[in-house]
Amino acid sequence: MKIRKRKTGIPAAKTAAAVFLILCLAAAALLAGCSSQTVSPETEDNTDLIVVGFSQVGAESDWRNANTKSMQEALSAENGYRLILEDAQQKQEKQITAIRNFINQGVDYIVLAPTKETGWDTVLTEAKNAGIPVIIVDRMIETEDPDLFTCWVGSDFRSEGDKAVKWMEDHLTGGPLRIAHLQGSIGSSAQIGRTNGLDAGIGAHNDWDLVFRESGDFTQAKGQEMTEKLLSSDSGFNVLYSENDNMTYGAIEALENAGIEPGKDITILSFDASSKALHLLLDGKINYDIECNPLHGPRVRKIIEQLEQGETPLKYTYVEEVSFDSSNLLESVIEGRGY
Ligand code: GYE
Repeated sequence: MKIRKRKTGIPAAKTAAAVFLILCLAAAALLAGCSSQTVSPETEDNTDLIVVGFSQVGAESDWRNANTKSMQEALSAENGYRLILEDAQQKQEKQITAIRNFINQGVDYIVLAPTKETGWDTVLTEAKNAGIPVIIVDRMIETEDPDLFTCWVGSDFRSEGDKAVKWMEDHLTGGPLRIAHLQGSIGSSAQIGRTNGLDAGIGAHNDWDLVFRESGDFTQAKGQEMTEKLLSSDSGFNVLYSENDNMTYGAIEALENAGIEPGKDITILSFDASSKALHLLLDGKINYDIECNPLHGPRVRKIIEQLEQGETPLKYTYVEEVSFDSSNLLESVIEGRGY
């Protein structure tokens, strides 16, 4: 693994201020009849900080906000980092622009939380040619050339979908399932894995039917809008499979507005297990929630530390995750989780 030499570049404004300071001191020294002293601008500047450009998906969910916070805390100035955070508002084009800007700025590392799986080869080739290591977090990318990124850390989304299917097999044994499906952002690994898990389950059971499928883009507003559409479609659904908690919050709102009791009239499965959702589970409004852990900041920091030491981090790290229903969730569990 190639180790980059850290940049000692100083922002233009700071350079101007430092030059001004030097001129003033020189003038003062001359006036005092002494020889001038050299004042290094570097004493003023944190040039030892490791500069990390982080292209974040957006702020679409509680999961995402917890993830951003975790990165900011782990890659703080006190810990020796300067984090440049770019929010892509769920748009891949914005991420590509952000990565090009990071390359132009000569950052030490690029961290990418990709909106979708495909379409990264060109820009990541540019990063590779510039010698900047790229760490992928959360979702995965699809590429022919695994050398385009240094390593990845995130969740096994297919396994999350499989857990949901297993829970339905074990708990919903009393008759045919008419499943309404709210998908996440189409083309993201989180959507693909959770959808593939469900599709495999439906394929394996004659009495499981998919009666509705729309994307709610992982947001509460779209989750509510799509559930309203579902309610007007006369689908006779008895299960809601919602690919993240924020869409579930919107769905619960829509169901309650329609006089339907979430968690009782309709069985609800959700993903992320953020604290608000777990409280809804304790209230009986969500039946099963599969955890997706957003606290990647310390993991990314550890990877960078390894790279700085000249070590080779694992290419792929899957985070261990659990899941909750009324049989294993306690208030005390929620308090200790941090998201
Ligand atoms: O489940 C969802 C977020 O990629 C794991 O993105 C992440 C997903 C998460 O918006 O809430």
